[in-house]
Amino acid sequence: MTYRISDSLIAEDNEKRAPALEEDYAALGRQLERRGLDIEAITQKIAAFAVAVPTWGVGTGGTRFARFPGGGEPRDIFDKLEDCATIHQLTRATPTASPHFPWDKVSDYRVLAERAKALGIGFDAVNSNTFQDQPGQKLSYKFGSLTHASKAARDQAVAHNVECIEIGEKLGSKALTVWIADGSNFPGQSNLTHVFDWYLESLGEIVARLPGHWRVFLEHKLYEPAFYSTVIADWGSSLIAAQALGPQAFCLVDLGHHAPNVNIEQIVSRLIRAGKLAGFHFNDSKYGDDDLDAGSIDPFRLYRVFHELINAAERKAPNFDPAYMIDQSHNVTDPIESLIVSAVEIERAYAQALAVDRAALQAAQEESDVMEAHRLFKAGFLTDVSPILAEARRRKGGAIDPIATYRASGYRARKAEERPAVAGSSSGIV
Ligand code: RM4
Ligand code: RM4
Ligand code: MN
Ligand code: MN
Repeated sequence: MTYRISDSLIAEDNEKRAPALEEDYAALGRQLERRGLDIEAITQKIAAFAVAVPTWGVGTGGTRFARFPGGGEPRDIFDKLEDCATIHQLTRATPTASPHFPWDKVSDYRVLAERAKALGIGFDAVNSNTFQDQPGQKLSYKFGSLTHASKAARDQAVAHNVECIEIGEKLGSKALTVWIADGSNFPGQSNLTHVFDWYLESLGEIVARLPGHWRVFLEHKLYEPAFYSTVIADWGSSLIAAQALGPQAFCLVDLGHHAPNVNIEQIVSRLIRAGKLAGFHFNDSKYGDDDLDAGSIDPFRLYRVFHELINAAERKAPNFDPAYMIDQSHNVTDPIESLIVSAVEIERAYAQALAVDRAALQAAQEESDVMEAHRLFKAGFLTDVSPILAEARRRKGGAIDPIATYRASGYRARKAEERPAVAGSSSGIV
């Protein structure tokens, strides 16, 4: 048996923190009541919220220069799931993991599904990987995958995506996320029209193999690793593709995949309007696809995104069923701590956005009362909703202060003993 944090440790830690939480929760409840808001309704929504953890996120990430792994790193998908389960145990917000293939390949998926079930973890969208060559792979992806000029390379990339769907079916997934690194570094390197046509052709073959209840999430990214053009560079290309590919295709928004200063919440609103929002890869960024922890740089942006999501939920927008996933690379922190904090920060943005008097906001908008509308909009962001988040966790058996409890458990040190480092582990991204 490997080490797991005991529920009694969480209960003991919570007991110490409960009196202060009760005081803060009651005070916040009165504050919200003065704004015509019911704290209990918000707490229930937070308690029902869930975000998937990326299996690649529990390993230490790297930059294009180096990777500095910490002790007790997960060595394979089984270790990764154990870490995912620990994050969920403390936060009660991350009941699923989003696997990446071939990084998470195993010989018997029944064993993997059983292990996940025993840990209380389900599987979210499966991610394909045609941005790297794998040992023994016949054709290289150096010049592209699903949009390679060679039909044989495209076929190989399609076959890999089909294999991911087959694995996902065994794991109980219901979606495939496709992000390709395809693009060009030099003007003239590729024909901008042909590559998009090939994308549609390849994705069409993948969609044809999707089970009826599955969705495919098309992930756009502005640049990197291609620096002149990326085949699916933006939400426009993604939406054209999703519309051409039919009702099972949707557009995934990774918060780090846009030009600086782009109004992401407006993109979200447009994709919802088109009935094509797949969901999110949450992370934060300062310059590009930085994969920093959600809410660490621009929590107000995250808040603005959630404002649009609540608007859509309230008006019951058709086809609105976003998948929430984290996509981060933890280079200098303990990945478990980063994922705990990120899950909490995502919930925070949601709770803050719920703490807006929407009827008053709508009235101010209708009156064109700009400053009043802005003040009402921002009131939620300015509210410290921490007691709501802690209370939601406590009610579900999670930790009032998940980082403190995690540190007190000594989990990482125990894993360092149990998991001797292995060369070439699939943890993290370099
Ligand atoms: C850095 C910087 C340094 C170079 C390394 C490899 O970005 O430009 O000068 O030595 O890359
Ligand atoms: C990409 C993209 C994908 C992720 C890879 C590892 O930039 O965000 O979603 O799977 O990184
Ligand atoms: Mn992503
Ligand atoms: Mn990315």
